[in-house]
Amino acid sequence: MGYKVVVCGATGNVGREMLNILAERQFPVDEIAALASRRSLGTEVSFGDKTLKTQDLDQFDFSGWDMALFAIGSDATKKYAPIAAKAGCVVIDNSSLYRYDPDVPLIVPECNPEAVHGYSKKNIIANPNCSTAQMVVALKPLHDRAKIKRVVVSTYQSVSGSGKDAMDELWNQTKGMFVPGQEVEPSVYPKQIAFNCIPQIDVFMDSGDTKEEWKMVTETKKIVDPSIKVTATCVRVPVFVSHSESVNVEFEEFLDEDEAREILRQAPGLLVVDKREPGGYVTPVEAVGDFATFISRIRQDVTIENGLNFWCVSDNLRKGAALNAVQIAELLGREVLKKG
Ligand code: 11C
Repeated sequence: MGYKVVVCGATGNVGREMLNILAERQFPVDEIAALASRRSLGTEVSFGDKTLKTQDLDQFDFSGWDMALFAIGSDATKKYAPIAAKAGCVVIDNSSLYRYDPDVPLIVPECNPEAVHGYSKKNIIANPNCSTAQMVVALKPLHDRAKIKRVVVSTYQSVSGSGKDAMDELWNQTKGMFVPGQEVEPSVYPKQIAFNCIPQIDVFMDSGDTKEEWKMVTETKKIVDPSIKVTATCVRVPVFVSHSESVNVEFEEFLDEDEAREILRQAPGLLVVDKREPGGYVTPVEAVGDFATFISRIRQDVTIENGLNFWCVSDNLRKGAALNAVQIAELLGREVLKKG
């Protein structure tokens, strides 16, 4: 016996990946519904070797469905998540709406699986921001060994994090650079993204940080440990899929780079590729379509007493969104609903 599963936002980048990953991981599905807004109604989406016709989210009755994976943005989530949750369907939400709510667990299954039991306060579980998810998978096993004091992270984030229109903007702007008269002005982004990088992701906050940077700080504390200090600089780069991060960690105790490499090799969800030679590291294009978060360039930071540097790359639509949501669904099934 399996689960009755709903995917809301099934025609978007993340919704399509949710369907792909549910099928790839052979999630025990008895029945599946792909929901979309009225504007995308009737669009067909793939689920393994099946084709599903999208149904109207606005008209859908969530009663009798076990779980709903939401990938529809905060405004629509605000309207539909409480309806699904009230009908008894557990919502696994990819938007930022509930992440900071103390009554909603924010889960990366490799880091804080025990938090799943807190789902019942609102019948909602939150999925973290993509740049946080890949970083905490690496931080958690290191923190367990040597206690992290502070993290300094700089991100190199792909345009798929901003959705399909942003991917089109990068593609068309890049082509337009070579064809006189077909130049494409910035529209999704405040400046040109082709052959450029933009040190702003999401809106500015009063502190001068952007919201993306604030999310990395706040979510790392909620998932791993509130005592960890994090400072982030988030940058959009002309890459279609996969986010990269340069991570500098300061520990309370000394952690040798070889031991750190071994810890990361053994940790769930990670794949270490770390040869000190040209090409002996992972780049964003190589991480596309993979489940793993890749760790490279592990080395001591000798400018502080207990410092370590590493490079972290992951498919932002997978570990950063759809894969983590499906892993939460697996965890919920295994630990709570116990049907599969
Ligand atoms: C980006 N990280 O790359 C964002 C996308 O809070 O889930 C995901 C935003 C979020 O633009």
